[in-house]
Amino acid sequence: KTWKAGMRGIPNTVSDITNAIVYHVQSTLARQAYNLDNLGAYQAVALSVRDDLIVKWNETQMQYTRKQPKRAYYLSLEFLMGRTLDNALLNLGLKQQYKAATHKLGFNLEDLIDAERDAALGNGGLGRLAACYLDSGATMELPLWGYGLRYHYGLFAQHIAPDGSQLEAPDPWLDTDNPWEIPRQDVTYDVRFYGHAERIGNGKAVWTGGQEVLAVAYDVPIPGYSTNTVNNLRLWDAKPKRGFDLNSFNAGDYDRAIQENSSAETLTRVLYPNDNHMLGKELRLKQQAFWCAASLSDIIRRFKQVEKPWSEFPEYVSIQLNDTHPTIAIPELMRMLVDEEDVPWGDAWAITTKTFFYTNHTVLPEALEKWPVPLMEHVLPRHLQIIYDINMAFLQAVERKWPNDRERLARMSLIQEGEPKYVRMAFLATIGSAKVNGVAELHSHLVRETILRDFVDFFGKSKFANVTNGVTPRRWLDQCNPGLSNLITDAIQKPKAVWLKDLTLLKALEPFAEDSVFLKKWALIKHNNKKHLADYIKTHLGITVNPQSLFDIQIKRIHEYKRQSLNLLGVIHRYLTLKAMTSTERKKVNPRVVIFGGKAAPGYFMAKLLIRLIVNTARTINADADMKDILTVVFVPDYSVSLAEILIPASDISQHISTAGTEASGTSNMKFCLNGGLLLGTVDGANIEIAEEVDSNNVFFFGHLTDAVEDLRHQHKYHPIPVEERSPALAAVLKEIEEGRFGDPTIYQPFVDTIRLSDYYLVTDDFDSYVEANKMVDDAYVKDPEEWTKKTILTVSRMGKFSSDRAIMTYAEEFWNIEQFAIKF
Ligand code: 26V
Repeated sequence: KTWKAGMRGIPNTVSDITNAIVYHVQSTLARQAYNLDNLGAYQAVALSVRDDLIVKWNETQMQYTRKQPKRAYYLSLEFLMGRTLDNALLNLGLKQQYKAATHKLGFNLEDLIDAERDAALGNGGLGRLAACYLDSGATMELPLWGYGLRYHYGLFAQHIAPDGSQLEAPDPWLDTDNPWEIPRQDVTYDVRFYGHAERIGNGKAVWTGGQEVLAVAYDVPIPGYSTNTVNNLRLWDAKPKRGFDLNSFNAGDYDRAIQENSSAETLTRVLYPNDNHMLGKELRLKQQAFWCAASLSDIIRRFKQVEKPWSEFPEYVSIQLNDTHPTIAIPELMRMLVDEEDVPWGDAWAITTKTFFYTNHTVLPEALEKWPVPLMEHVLPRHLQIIYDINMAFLQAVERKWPNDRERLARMSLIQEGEPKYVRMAFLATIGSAKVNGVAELHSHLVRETILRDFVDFFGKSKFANVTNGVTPRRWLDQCNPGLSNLITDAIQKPKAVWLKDLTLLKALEPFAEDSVFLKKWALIKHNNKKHLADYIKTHLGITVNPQSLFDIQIKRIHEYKRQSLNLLGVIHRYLTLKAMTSTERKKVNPRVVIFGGKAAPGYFMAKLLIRLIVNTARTINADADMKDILTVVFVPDYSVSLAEILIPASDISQHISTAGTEASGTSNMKFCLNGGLLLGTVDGANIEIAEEVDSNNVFFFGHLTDAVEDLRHQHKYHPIPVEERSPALAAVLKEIEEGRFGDPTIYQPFVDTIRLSDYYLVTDDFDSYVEANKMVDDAYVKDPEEWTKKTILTVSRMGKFSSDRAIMTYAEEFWNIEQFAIKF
């Protein structure tokens, strides 16, 4: 590679890299190389990689500024990045060199990679999807930036108390230096809350008073895989506008003097740990408004550099709203255009509705955002006025289309009537956006048929699309499963830099399903990954698991709709069945290791209770000598991106067993299948499309379909039938819990009661079919191991669709209208 004059070359020889690392040890860290620990060595290595990233980052941003291509911005309150070092090395193509350099310095690169802590700025699927999309955006050479918040505390760490329940601990991830961010003390914006908004005619108003907070930018470089592009994730930190109140300070009132400080800094203190559940907290609304206002100010400042009329704003800018969390950006853009830039209301609305795009990630009613009107009036008085004005014009248009339809107006209003009134954010996002999409075919269909049905009638079908989620094959195959990735490369005779960017090339693996030598190599890699996980479980939990067993994994947020309950009840059923056998019979059974992992929202009683029951059931079963090497149950605490990277490559089967119609997509289902695990699941979310791609022979489906759910719920409510009649097998399981087999039954009674008495998520309806599906899994695994391996090869070879590269290109081409922009050196 030739480098332009004046540009520092990226060190890419082993000796250059060694020098760079030593330089950072001695200079930046001011330490001695001879008594450095792994953490110090990690930091020096990270700083050296950061130098490389910054060179490419600067070049990328300079070329964007010079050529001014249209850009897209991904607004997400969550970016669940995990670790960065390994990913950066692989994307930059420098891993081998760094391995040699660190070895020369007396370190093992993998240990240094393990010294990094996760950036857990997200709850689960939604935040991890945002992280995959940034990776794909940079890899596909798209001018795409992310905007989020720089939480000082990420998602809480999960501990398990002696009684088996979840304990939460803070995650002060920034306490150790973060080499992956670049503070931009010069990129700041003022953001206002509270105060008073006075209308001055023509739809305009003046907003004054209240509290002003400073947003400070921190940039996180996002390297593409095997490209020159390094994009940007800009995270906002909140700072008080004035250091402290000098008057109070001089009057000796120190507490008062720092009050405003701490109030500002609270804003970006912590990520809200709820997933799929809305809580109307003032601080959360302020986080949203703060982040939207700062991001839009930044986007507008950049647009002003091109010196074009406002009407051309949508030709330079597209903004994707990751769920409704950034919806306040819609009235905020209106406010900036109308109040501050003097754009007439109608023109401003035309610009706004061409700029935004909204992705819905859930149809669960309790997760749909709605904010109390009094709260919004208090925190964002001007935005509430604008929302009312948007609503007025919108309802007039509805009235013109369907005159005298009062019910329809009430259904479609941005304001839900009642005491208090609420602002319905999904409706605001829908009418303020050019396109609305769901995240898998079934989910997009449900969005159109249920929550946004009236809006489809009003706007027409073409505004409502589907973009099925995807995952980045760099992190979720090459990085987490190098053995498999290398074997694939050998087999299909394509360089990694080619197939990892066009995952449909995996198709070329299909013929190898008939190659017995290849089958053995493939199976050995899975076995080694299982050994690796077994080691982790032994070291961290002291539990011995046999890698010959079938590894059965369910890892995701703990939620009633995801039905970890069904899995656990199935495990207990298995236990009872095994206990009823003679020891000779038992010896013939295929051994299983059932692994659970996931966090419960701290305020979610039922989810936390279920964790406690899982942990205590595991203790009972694992302590039972009859179960030794036959059934082992493991709850892996503190599930995270980094743990997922160990768990996913080690699965034989993974469970995605939500009540049909409740899981919008799921993305770990894709990761497991991409790593040669098979899927046990319901006909829900992206499971359906996975089955379509890999062939339904290669997945294990069970349970009622979405169509049946409504009727079943109706039956439960109005014609309840006792569990004893509905499923004797399940009744026997519940009885064991109630008799105290897994600890004091009074503790678990609320759980048993929800299953017995309401069962909103239809565990009783799906239980027998679930047990049946598990038998099929056992049979397939034991009776013909070679056939099983074939299935896994065919599955991997057909997973091309689920690359996030495909998803991001769909957004780029069909929504944002942005083009690939190669960075030239
Ligand atoms: C909603 C809320 C409501 C307000 C308080 C905090 C909070 C935090 C997160 C959410 C998002 C809920 C939606 C969500 O996470 N959906 C998941 O999105 C994944 C990516 O599209 C998808 O794979 C999962 O199926 C879906 O549950």
